Amino acid sequence: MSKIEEVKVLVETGKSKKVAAAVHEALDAGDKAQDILDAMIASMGVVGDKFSSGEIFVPEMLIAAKAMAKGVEVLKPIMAGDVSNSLGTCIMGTVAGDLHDIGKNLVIMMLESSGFDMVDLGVDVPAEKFVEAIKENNNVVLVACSGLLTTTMPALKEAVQTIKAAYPDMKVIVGGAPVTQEYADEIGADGYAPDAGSSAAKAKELIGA
Ligand code: B1M
Repeated sequence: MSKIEEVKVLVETGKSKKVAAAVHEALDAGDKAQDILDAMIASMGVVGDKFSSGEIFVPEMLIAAKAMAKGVEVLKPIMAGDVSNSLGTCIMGTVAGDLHDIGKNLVIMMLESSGFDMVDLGVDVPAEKFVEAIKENNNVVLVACSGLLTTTMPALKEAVQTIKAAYPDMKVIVGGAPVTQEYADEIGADGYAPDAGSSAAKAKELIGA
C-alpha cells in the first residue's frame, strides 16, 4: 500500500493517533501536500457514503473528522504561502445550526495563504455574529460563510441578507457541499466557490486584488 493510500485508510477508519505520522511519511516519500489533502477529502466522501448507507453512524463520522484534522495540521505550514502583503481582513464561519468545520478550515487555510487576515468565528454562527465581527475588526473586506447541510441553507441565506442589510457594500462569498452558483445568486451573495482552492481566487477577484 502506498503511503498516501495508508493516510486515506487511517482517516476513513478514524485512526487519529497514527494519521500525523503517516502524513509525514507520505511527504518524506515524495507525495505532494495537495495530493495528500485530496486523498483525505476523498476519505471523507467515503465516510459520508458509509453514513448514508447506514454502515456507520455519527460517532464514526466524528472520529474520522478528528483524524482528518490531525492530518491537516501537518500539511498547514507546508501549504501556507509566505505572504507579506495583507489584502485585508476576512471574517469566516459556518452558519447557524451547522457544526461541520473541516471545509471551513481548509478555506481559511487557502485564504490565509493568499494574503487575507482571517478571523475564524467557528461553527454554528448566528447571522448577527457576522455583523458584530465586521464592527469589531479592522479593515474587513470580505465575509465568508460555509454551510454543509441542506437544512442549514436557509441559515446561509439569513447570514448573507443580515450582513447585506447592515453593510450593503460588504462582499460576501459562500460555499459548502449543497451550495451552488445558482443558490448563491438567489440569496444575494457576491461570490461562490465549489472548493477551498478556488475560494482563494474568487475571494481575490471579489475585492479586486
Ligand atoms: Co455530517 N453530514 N452530519 N457530520 N458529515 C454530511 C455533510 C452528509 C453529506 C453525510 C451524508 O449523509 N452522506 C450529511 C448532509 C446531508 C444533507 O444535508 N444533504 C450530513 C449529516 C446528515 C449530518 C447530521 C445531520 C447527522 C445526524 O446527526 N444525523 C449531523 C448534523 C450536525 C450539525 O451540523 N448540526 C452531522 C454531523 C457530523 C459530524 C459532527 C459527526 C461530522 C463533522 C465534524 C467536523 O466537521 N468537525 C460530520 C462529517 C465528518 C460529515 C462528512 C462525512 C464529511 C464532511 C467533511 O468534512 N468533508 C459529510 C459527508 C461528505 O462530505 N461527503 C457529512 C470534507 C470537507 C473537506 O469537505 O466540508 O464539503 P466540505 O468542504 C469543501 C467544499 O464544500 C468547499 O470547500 C471544501 C474543501 O474543498 N467549501 C467551501 C466548504 N465551505 C466553503 C466555503 C466557501 C467556499 C467553499 O466559501 C465561503
